[in-house]
Amino acid sequence: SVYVQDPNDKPSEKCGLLNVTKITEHGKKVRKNWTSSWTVLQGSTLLFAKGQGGGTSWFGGAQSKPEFTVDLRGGSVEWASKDKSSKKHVVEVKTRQGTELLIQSDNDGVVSDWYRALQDTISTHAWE
Ligand code: I3S
Repeated sequence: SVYVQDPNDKPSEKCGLLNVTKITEHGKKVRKNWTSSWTVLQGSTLLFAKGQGGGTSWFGGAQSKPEFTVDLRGGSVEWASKDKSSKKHVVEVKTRQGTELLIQSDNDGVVSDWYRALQDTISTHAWE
């Protein structure tokens, strides 16, 4: 069949493998648990699926069940301060619902791209 792109059907803007941990949930500090997560930015939603050994064989497949999602509308993103993590290239994402996440990669370019994409998303959806 012929695939016709609906102009109102926004494609996924970005996806990739990142190290992720929650640090706050509903405004309460939670214990860090760094995990490798397949991360998808879709519209104003950020989705995380647990990676399976960090490989990409399950890329886009049925095995990539979302672990959790966050709504970025009204949230913020910033480079994490040193006291948030000893790791390099860490970005802190805060949501209006009181969730705080750290996302990280050893590849600084990867994290810079995510930082920009998340900032763009937050400013694009600021008035929703
Ligand atoms: O901010 P913290 O508490 O120093 O975070 C570290 C801990 O979560 C540690 O685990 P346990 O203390 O639960 O065993 C992790 O292994 C570290 O990775 C955490 O610190 P970094 O600096 O890597 O975010």
